[in-house]
Amino acid sequence: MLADNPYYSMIVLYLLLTTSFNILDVRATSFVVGDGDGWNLFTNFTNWTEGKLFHVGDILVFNYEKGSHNVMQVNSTAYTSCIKDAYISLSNSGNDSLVLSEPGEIQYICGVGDHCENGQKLTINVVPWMVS
Ligand SMILES: [Cu+2]
Repeated sequence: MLADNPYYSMIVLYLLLTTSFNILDVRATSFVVGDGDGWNLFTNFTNWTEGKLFHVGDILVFNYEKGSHNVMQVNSTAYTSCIKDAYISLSNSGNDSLVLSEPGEIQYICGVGDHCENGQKLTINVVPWMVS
């Protein structure tokens, strides 16, 4: 009966994928920022973070056209005010994998033009692995 369900294979695939992800999750998870849309001016990154849990050791992957954007890790003041000359780190390869190395609030902005002012910014809360 279940096998007659046209979605049966999709359900099985889903279970396989989620099970594998759960196993991988014990170590590190790679998050592609903005998923298929990437790091751009059009994605709502607040929505993108919803339902995601970021742990120390996880990786954020920023995909974008090299030269069109960049990724600046900044403090919360620079995040709020889009200050671009006081970054903690700058990545601009177009395919940047950034390891979340410590717990706490981490903020990223795009330092190109007025992209940050137009919403190309991301803030996440990174939690340690040992959560009591
Ligand atoms: Cu940008």
